[in-house]
Amino acid sequence: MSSFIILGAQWGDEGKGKMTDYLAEDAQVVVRFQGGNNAGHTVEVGDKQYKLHLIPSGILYDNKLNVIGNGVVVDPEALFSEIDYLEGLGVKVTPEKLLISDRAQLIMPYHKVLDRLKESKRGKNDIGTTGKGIGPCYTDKMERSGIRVCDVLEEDTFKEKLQAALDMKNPFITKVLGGEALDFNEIYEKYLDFAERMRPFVKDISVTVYDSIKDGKNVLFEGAQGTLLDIDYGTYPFVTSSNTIAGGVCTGGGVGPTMVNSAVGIAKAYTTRVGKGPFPTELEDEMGEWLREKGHEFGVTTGRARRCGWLDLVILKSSARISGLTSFAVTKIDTLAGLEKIKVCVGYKCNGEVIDYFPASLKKLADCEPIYEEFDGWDESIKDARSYEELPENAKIYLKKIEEFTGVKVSIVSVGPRRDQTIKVS
Ligand code: 2SA
Ligand code: GDP
Ligand code: MG
Repeated sequence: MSSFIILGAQWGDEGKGKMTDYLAEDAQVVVRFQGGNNAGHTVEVGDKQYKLHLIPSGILYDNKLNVIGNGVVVDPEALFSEIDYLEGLGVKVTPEKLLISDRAQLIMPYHKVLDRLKESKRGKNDIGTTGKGIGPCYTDKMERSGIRVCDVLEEDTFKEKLQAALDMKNPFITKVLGGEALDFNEIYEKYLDFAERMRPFVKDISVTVYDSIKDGKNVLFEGAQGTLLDIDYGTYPFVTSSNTIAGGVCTGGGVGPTMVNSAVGIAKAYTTRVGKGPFPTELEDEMGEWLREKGHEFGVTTGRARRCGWLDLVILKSSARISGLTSFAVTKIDTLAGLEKIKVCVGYKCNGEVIDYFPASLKKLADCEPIYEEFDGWDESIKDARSYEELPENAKIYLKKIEEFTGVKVSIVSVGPRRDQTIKVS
């Protein structure tokens, strides 16, 4: 049996989509276990580019089963517009290729309204969410008032739950947040239509995933966002509302930890973040602008400019520990090409003390100064390298530093967005 996890080792957008697509070649099943359509995963195959949000990246193959796990929050409107988008590009999305957990929570119209109204109410203290209703949907899940996929498939259950939800939400939306009340019938009719379209895809996915692993199939768990956006281990409250770390696979994918064999952390060769919150190695200068332009660092879901900074090894070491990473895939090393000198953060100086772990307190983090080591750069030819041996010597030194600092090997190096621009390190 073989199953493995791919997850973001930083603040998301590390290139998980590309790496999932690449590693899915050896997998028969690809499972999303958390997040929702806040994610934006870009995959380039040949001269075509696909932007995926909710559907696992294995969908681009004809022969893979893709699973939306119970830990995912599903916006049916976004789901069907993504299916239509993919079918428009010639990618078939059938119940033979895609399953949706009957236990997944549904993102309702009031979740999106609440997300946006709460963000504007927070004013300058906003989180910088994607506005997709993620936080309010997970809030209802934990508060036990959420509506699950299996609920919308039963007309009576859905009617009752929707009415109860609106009775609670509408007064809050109108009286506290100054928004407009949502209409029961409008949502009810719309979601019953969604339910009928969704029905053939719905299954108890825990059974499917378990059986697949037991049958000796390779199962790939595809993470969304990244370690520092994790609800427990991220830069709380500037995080998303799910467990993005390896532990999330068990609760959101329906399998026990003893059934997972390995975990690959996707690490960008520099650091980016979209949304608010601390970012120790951020470059708010021309260098940051250079990285943003060269790396095309703009949000796939919202189009927002991503904040950019040097590689932070404290973050990678923390990610390796929290998720028990067995290897790293380092992406976008080609973006750094052309720089004479490249800095890497190898520790934080916090009130006179040097630490190499990520502190919980944002106040403490604000007092931390990154400690940098400087490396010599490499040239543009790196994007044409197809083996480890062909990589420029200075790039190899850079990769060795990541391994040495984190204690985790680099198993893959990505030198461009395409499938063929990927090097397996033996
Ligand atoms: P939310 O909407 O409640 O999950 O937002 C909470 C924080 O999580 C961040 N977040 C993300 N960060 C990076 N990439 C994400 N996906 C998109 C992409 C983002 C985009 O691939 O580019 O297009 O803007 C993602 N999703 C959530 C978010 O910025 C908040 O800081
Ligand atoms: P994800 O959310 O982790 O899947 O990442 P995104 O798709 O949001 O952002 C990563 C971006 O980098 C996408 O536009 C990818 O096509 C691109 N990309 C991935 N790997 C590489 C690489 O090695 N080099 C370059 N230049 N681009 C890459
Ligand atoms: Mg992304």
